[in-house]
This record gives sequence, C-alpha cells and structure tokens, in this order.
Amino acid sequence: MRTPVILITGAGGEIGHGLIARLAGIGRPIVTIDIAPLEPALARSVRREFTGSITDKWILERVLAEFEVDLIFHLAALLSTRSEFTPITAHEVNVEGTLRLLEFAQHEGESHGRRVVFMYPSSIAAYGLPDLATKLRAGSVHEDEWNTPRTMYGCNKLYCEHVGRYYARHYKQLAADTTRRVDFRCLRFPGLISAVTVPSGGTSDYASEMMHAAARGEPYACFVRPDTRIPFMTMPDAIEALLRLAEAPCERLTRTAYNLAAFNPTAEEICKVATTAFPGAKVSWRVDVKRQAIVDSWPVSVDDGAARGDWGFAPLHDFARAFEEYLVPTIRERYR
Ligand code: AKB
Repeated sequence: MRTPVILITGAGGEIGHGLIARLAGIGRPIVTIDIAPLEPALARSVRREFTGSITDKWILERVLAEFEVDLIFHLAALLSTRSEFTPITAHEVNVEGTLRLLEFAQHEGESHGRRVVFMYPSSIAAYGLPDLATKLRAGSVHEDEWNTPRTMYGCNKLYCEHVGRYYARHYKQLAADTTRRVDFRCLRFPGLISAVTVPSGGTSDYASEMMHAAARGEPYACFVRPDTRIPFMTMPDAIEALLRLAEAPCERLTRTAYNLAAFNPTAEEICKVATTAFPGAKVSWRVDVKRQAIVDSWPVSVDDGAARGDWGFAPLHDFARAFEEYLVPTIRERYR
C-alpha cells in the first residue's frame, strides 16, 4: 500500500515557502509541481519535485501514476498585475490549470476510493466595486456581494471558485455511476505580507515592497495613493488558515469559499510603521493609475464571520502585532 502524499502546485511561490516549511514539521510526505526548480532549502523537505507548468498534461499523469494524493494545495497562479499584461496566458494557467487539477483530484479519488481535499486560495480580487465612492460606502463585504471583478485574475479566481463548487457538489449529476471525490475548500485571501519573501506580479505588493525596501535602506516609490485601504494578513496567519480549513470536519462547512480578514491599513499607515522602524527609509508616492484602479475596485474590508463561525478562523496578528511581533523583527533580522 502506498503512503498518501500532499501535492502542492506553485510550490516555489510565497505561500509555498511558508507552507512547505510548516508541513515539513508535521512529517507528511510532500510532492510539488512548480515552473522552476525549488530552492535547495525547500527541495530538502520534499519527497519528489516535478518541474514544469500546471498546464502540462503529462506532469499530472505522472503524479497520478506514481502517487496516492489525498490533499492538494493548488497555489500555482499568475497574479493580478501580471495577468493584465498576458490575459490569455493567465486564463490558461489560472483556469485551465485549475480545471485539469480538479479532474486529476477526481481521478485520484476514484482510483483510491476516497475524497481528496482540494485547497484553493482565491482572493479579494474576486470582488469588483465600480468606483471609490461605492467602495468606501460598501464597507465590509460579504462573500456573495460585488462579485463583478475588474481584472482577468479576479475573473479567473471567481470562476474557479464556482468550478470547484461544481466538482464538490454537482459533478456529473446526471451520470448515475459517478461518485463525487473532490472536497473543494477555498479561502479568499486579502493581500499577504511575508517577512521572508517578496511578492511579484500582484497589485497588493506595495505593502511588502515598502517594508523590505525600508529594511534594506533603499528608496521606494509607492504605486498607490497614501489613502488606499485594502485588507491584509500576515503569511503565517494565511498558512494557519489553510491548514485549519483543510482539517475542518466537512459537516461544519456551510460554504465552499470563505472570506478572511485580519487588518486593513492605508498605504500611509504602513509607510509610518516602515519609516519609524527603519529610520533610513525613504518612501515617495508615484501613483500608477491603472494599478490604483485595480486596488480601488477591491473592498476596504471583508466580512469573515462564516470562516470564524464554521471552522474557527482566528488570525494571531492584528495590525499592531503583525508589524511589532512578526514583520519588523523578522525583516530586520533578514537584512542584518
Ligand atoms: C494580487 O495582488 O494579485 C494578490 C491578491 C490580492 O490576490 N496579492
């Protein structure tokens, strides 16, 4: 009998870094897929590494042939800013890649006679408020409000939330001999800030970029206005949320997609913390109107009552603790 493994796609990205480090401590075997080879430190914690695109059919066929997968973290995606430059590629990776992986999960479940938990990080990009005045008036938004994304990435994420729900609840409903094997669970992440990695290709990246540049003593030109406000969360809280939802009893879950919220500072508030913690920091404001329009379509905050009620989501870091206890000391140490 084969030992069930965890499959992580997009394993070399920001979430993958934190997740692999955390899972390595639990001792479950991990198999990864990423477009590039993993850093040696990450690769050491992994049983088997496949290098290639999630859209390459043969990679999933090899995983299917060689491993019994019972838990998937599907992290591979092109983020919001990058997707606007290459929308067709974004659709291929973000939608077709996800569809292939859902089908892979169904086949894995059929081969091994079990449900496969499919963890899917969605995003606040699934929302699209039409203008700044509406955004400010809307306040904290519920999962089912304002689902009219402005970006290709947001459209991709929202659509895949629905396709995942289809696999989990209605897959081949007219075929009498089909058992649904995919247990799809999705988190709508806010902007994530990590002390150990710097994001690329996203539109919430300004928060991380500002902190890391400040610690390196490099000037930073922020691409959004100082009053820009969207929700954020620390990477350790995001990883904990992924693991907690993955383990939650199925009967407790009333939805397939959950909002998460931790804190929602303005860019100016982040700048104050950065310049106080790193007195050499030089932040200026050079607004990119197109990226500004994207963050202006994302909510000020989200209602995460369902996540708290159904599976006990409880982030450790509010704004003060995120910076005082995690970001500032860890980033300072990193660049010392
Ligand atoms: C992005 O900016 O594209 C991502 C996200 C909010 O999903 N960080």
